[in-house]
Amino acid sequence: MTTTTSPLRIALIGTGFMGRMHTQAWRTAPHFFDLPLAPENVLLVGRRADATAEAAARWEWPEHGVDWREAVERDDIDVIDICTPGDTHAEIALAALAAGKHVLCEKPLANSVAEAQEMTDAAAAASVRSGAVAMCGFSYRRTPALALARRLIEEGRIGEIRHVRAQYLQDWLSDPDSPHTWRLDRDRAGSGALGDIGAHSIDTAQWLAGQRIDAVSATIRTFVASRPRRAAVEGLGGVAADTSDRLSVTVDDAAAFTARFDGGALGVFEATRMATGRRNANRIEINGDRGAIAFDFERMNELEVYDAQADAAQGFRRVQVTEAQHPYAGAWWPAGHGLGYEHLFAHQAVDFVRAVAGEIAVSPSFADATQVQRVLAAVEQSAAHDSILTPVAAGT
Ligand code: 4PW
Repeated sequence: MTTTTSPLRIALIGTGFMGRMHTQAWRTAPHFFDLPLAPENVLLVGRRADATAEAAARWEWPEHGVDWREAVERDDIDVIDICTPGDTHAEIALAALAAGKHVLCEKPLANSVAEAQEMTDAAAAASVRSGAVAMCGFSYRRTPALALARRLIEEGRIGEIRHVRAQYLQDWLSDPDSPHTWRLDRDRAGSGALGDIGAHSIDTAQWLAGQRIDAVSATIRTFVASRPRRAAVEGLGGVAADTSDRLSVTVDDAAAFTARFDGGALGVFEATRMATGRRNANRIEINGDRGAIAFDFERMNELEVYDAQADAAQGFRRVQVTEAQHPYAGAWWPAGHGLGYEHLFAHQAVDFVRAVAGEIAVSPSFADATQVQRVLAAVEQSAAHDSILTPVAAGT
């Protein structure tokens, strides 16, 4: 019997790190997962014609262009995949949803709560009008170990949650002469470490705990006020040619906050791109009254699990999340062979396609991502008022 799978035709906007990652994800997903629709990379859109043409050739996109509006207007495009800096998310997503396209939008959803809310309202209206799906790219939800953690928490294995402890630590901005990028420009990125990586922690924490953050107390720092103009892109940062030609940094380098969850949990969060020695330590630990889970993305194939009864004599157990019965893992390699960062994006593509086909709920929805945006705004608001910091009495 021959089965035909309808295509899901993609236009991807953005040719940076995330554009590259999503390109690979759309292509890889159907080779490893049985999907109800067949993603097809049709059109790559970038800002600069030469760089976009080069990327399209290297990544094998059949068509390329420099105007995202053309992508939105085309009848033969089903999905607009937004991989641009935050200042363009709202405009592109609103136009795409108005045109009845499905939308996958990188995180954080927007640069303000107002924009995020408008996107959420537009997504709700488009869903009713045309069945459009709108998802935000909080990709760490697709880490097998974190998906397993959620399963365990949902099954009640760690009991009532008391503590949520999340850190996202990187160090690519530790050197004061590491160059300026759009991620250091408030107008483009919305905020710094807070929105870029702290947003992941907030999303992961709320999703795992099944509780929303409803109050925060925060402090933020910018340690390096200006950075040299970038001469070439390399990794997340880049290379500077002239360190005396400097641009102002208009975002935070680091943020720290305590949080109250509406289900009673107490949260402690830290986000920084200046934690020397920590390349991508996206960590979370959750303690309940019956047990705990702990995770660090630098060991992404492992989950630490503690059952207060069974493990009382030994402490945390290290589970290798590479068995066929673990979330997503069975589609890939034999047990123990491990996955990497790129697999999160393939899993995200899989879940997006399944959501479009109506097989699963959209997660995270624009509404979920707007809740994250509200927390980001509350953190900035709290940090702006030093009154939240109670001075410690001076003493000898
Ligand atoms: O979303 C995050 C980024 O903006 C990522 O997962 C890592 O940190 C890689 O780039 C930044």
